[in-house]
Amino acid sequence: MNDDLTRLRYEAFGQFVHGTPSRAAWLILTHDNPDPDALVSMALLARLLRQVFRRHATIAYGGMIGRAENREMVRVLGLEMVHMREISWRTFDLFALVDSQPRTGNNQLPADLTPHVVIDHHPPRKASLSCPFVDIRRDYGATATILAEYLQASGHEPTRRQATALLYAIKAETQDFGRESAGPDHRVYDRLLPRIDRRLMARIQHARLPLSYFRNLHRALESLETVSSLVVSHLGEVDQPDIVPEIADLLLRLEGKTWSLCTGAYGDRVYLSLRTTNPRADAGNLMRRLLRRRGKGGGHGMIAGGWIQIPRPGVPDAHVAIERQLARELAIALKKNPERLLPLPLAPGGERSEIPGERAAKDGS
Ligand SMILES: [Mn+2]
Repeated sequence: MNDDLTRLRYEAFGQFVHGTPSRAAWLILTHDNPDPDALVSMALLARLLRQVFRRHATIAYGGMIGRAENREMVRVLGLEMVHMREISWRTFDLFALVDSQPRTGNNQLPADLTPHVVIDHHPPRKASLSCPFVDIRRDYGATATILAEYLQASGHEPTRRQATALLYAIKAETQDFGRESAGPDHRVYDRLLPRIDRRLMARIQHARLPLSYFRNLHRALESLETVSSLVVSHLGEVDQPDIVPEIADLLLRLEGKTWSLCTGAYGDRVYLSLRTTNPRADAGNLMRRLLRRRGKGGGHGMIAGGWIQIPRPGVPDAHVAIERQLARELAIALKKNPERLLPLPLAPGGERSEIPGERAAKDGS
């Protein structure tokens, strides 16, 4: 545990909660289309508020839980959540936001509502500074790691199921520690690894996938485009926005590519996800420059996401021009010629092997 810092912050958190009316109703919420980190962060904060502080807490989310792995995680956690469209803000007195911040455009919190608690690991936003209790740690790979440390500081341990979901969340958020993890993430992982339920972990990791997943994947692979180290795919209309970041992750594994962009249309928005293998890059900043005032987004160094409002939703293919334009603008921002952003066919013979020596060995045989 990041001993001193967490003890101080947890103490401050406890003081804040104790200073609120014991009968007040808490609402815990996170970013739209919650990912594993967001789900576990909410579960652990709810447990703290309910069990340690004896408060009444409701967990809510916006958007949808699309990925099969995330749906399985909700089942494993036994997470009882309500959708934002089913609740009224007036029935709650206190608001806690985890893995997100006010006015980022990625959560359902009204712009004029200041949350009382913000716990996150994204770059701090101005609107967060006026919140009564804030714990933002940019150097943490997962928000859930902060909450796990809080739980430990309170003298409690995650249940077997919570530990399993927590370790899955850390793995998913950091791509198995391949990107943006820190000492605390590793320590929580190592400490709890002996306590997880390995069968449950496998059930989350290898969740059954709907046919629509393969349909999206097929479309992604059919629409690949590339210019030098950038690879792009436009999914067009998707049945759940979570598939966009998932495909962006997959594309980044393509040999010779250091940047990937995936776009997809859902409802009246075009969603986009940006990834890079360069640990010195600032993908979040690049994302905000790309969106300008057309939409909202952000991220960390190697991973970013956002959305753009489709100006004339309902018009067929209104999203196509936006998706293409975004890819061109990204190419320019990365100092690549947008005219050379061309389809990447998957038919054999279209690409040269990147494995050194392989070609020579073949020629010699
Ligand atoms: Mn997170």
